[in-house]
Amino acid sequence: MEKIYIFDVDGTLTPSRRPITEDFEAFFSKWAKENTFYLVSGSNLEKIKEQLPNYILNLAAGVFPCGGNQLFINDTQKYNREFKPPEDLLNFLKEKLKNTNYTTKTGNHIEDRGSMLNFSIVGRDCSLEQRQDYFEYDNNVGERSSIAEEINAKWKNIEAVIGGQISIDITPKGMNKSQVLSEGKKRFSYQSIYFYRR
Ligand code: M1P
Repeated sequence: MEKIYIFDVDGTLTPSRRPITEDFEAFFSKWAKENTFYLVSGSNLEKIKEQLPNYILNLAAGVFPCGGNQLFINDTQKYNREFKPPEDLLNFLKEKLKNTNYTTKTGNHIEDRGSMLNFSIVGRDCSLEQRQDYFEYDNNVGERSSIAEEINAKWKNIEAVIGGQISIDITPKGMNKSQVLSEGKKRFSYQSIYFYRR
């Protein structure tokens, strides 16, 4: 095997948290039949399935949900790395939620995905309009980057990164999407690996 490709989902193969577009699906489904590729997302497998049709997932050589903290090959889970968030981190996030100047709160603000946390001030239950509104607010005030910086400074063994439009992905240090490259080196044979993410 010569080349393998790894694609992020949100913002790369699909718009953020939305299904793949018809045009791109037409192009990608043809390409996918002729190439070896893997998928990675901060989302869990259930959410990835809302964005990409099953036949595309079945064409993938493997799927890495939760920032690469899980791997599925042919729908069989190969590993799952658990993360139990410390209580003081959860309290810190609750405080941020209480003290933000952003007033719309839609629910599902601290999503425990088992191997990572996803934190969102507007909440993962937001509509597309609310998502866009928070995205613009955050672009202006830099709320997510300042929260992520604080987390990274306070918890040396934990890493917070801005993944998509409205949230922060929190994992044990190093257990982010970049780990799919080291997993790839261990598990797959190839000469070149190409990783596409936004
Ligand atoms: O895959 C990119 C990101 O997509 C979502 O981010 P947001 O909802 O902020 O746009 C989340 O699933 C996030 O975990 C993920 O990193």
